[in-house]
Amino acid sequence: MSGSTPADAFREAFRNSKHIVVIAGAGLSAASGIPTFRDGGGMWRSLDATALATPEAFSENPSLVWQFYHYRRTKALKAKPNPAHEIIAKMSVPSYLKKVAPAAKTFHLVTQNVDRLSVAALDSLTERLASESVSASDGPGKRATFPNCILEMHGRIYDVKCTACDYCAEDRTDPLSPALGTADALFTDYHDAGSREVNIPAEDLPRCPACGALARPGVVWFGEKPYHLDEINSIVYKADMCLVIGTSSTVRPASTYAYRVQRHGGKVAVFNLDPSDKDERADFVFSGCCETVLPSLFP
Ligand code: BJW
Ligand code: ZN
Repeated sequence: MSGSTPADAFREAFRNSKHIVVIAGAGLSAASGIPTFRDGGGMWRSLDATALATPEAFSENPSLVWQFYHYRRTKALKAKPNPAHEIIAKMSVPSYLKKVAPAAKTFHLVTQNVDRLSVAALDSLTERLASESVSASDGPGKRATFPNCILEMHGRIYDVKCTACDYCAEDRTDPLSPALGTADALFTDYHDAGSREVNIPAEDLPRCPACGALARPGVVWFGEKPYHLDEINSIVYKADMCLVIGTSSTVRPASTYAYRVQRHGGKVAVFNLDPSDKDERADFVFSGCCETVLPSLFP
C-alpha cells in the first residue's frame, strides 16, 4: 500500500483479526512504578530479583523472600493503572473492540504480571460504563466485557498461600505481619541498611490462618506450574493476532505463545521499550513506552 506507515499496516491487520490475544509482561506496569525483572529495574537491595523468585530461595531464606515480596506488595498497593492498562481494558469491551477490529470475536489478556493492575483498570472501566449505561439508550448489554478475559498466569501478589494445607486467599493487609513492617522501616530509615540482612524468625512471618503453618506469596516461581495453562493453550491455538507488550520473552511458557500464533498463520506485534533479537521475527515491532505507543495507535 503506497504511503502506508508501519502503524497503518498494523492497524489494518488488527482490523481484520478475529481472535486477539495480548501477552503482557513487567514493562506494561513499569509506568505505574512497578519494577521490572531484567532490565534496570531487576535489582532489589543489590540482589537479583529473579534469584529470589524460586522455591529454593524461599525454603533457604523465607525471611529474605518475604521481605522482597513485602516491598513489591507495597509498590503494587500504591500503584495505579497507566494508559496501556486502560487501552487493553477498553479492548475487553466488545462494543469498543468492534470499532478497531470489526470482525473480532474474542479478546484475551494473558499476563505474567502479578500486580492486579489490569484487573483494576478493567474494574474501573466497567464501573464507569455501568454508570453511563443507566442513562444510555443502548443498555448495559452493549457495554459488557468479554467474559474471563484476563488470565494471570503467574498468580497474584496479594494472595497468601499455605505451605502445608490448601489455604489460599487474597489479603491486602500492609504489612502482612508486624515484623515485615519493622524490617522495612529499617531499610527506609538507614542508608547503610543495604549492607545488613534482617533475619525475621519464621514464627513472625505471615502464617496460614487455617492451620498456622508458614505461608508464602501466591505467585508462580521458577519450576512451578503456571495457572490456566489449558485455557491459555486453547486461546493461543485459535488466535490470529498476538500483541506482545512489555515482556523480555525470556520465560517459558509465555515466551512461546507469540510464535505459536505465527506458526499457524497469525500476526505478531511487539511493543517494547527496547526490543531484543527475539522480537525480530514479529510482523510489527513498535519500539518505545507501551503507555505512549498504544494510545497513539488506538486513540
Ligand atoms: C517496557 C517498558 C515500557 C520496560 N513499555 N516495554 C531451560 C530452558 C528453557 C526453559 C527452562 C529452562 N529451565 C527452566 C525452564 C522453565 C522456566 C524458564 O522459562 N526459565 C528460563 C528463565 C530459562 N519457566 C518456568 O519454570 C515456569 N514454569 C514452567 O515452565 O512450568 C512447566 C510445568 C508445566 C506443568 C507442570 C509443572 C511445570 C514458571 C515461570 C515463573 C516465573 N516467575 C516470575 C516471578 C513471578 C512472581 C513475581 O512477580 O514475583 O515471573 S520470574 C519473572 O519473569 C516474573 C515475570 O512474570 C517473568 C517474565 O518477566 P517479564 O515480564 O518479561 O519482565 P522482564 O523484566 O524480563 O522484561 C520487561 C520488558 O519490558 C523488557 O523487555 C523491557 O525492555 C520492557 N519495558 N519498560 C514497554 N514502559
Ligand atoms: Zn494451612
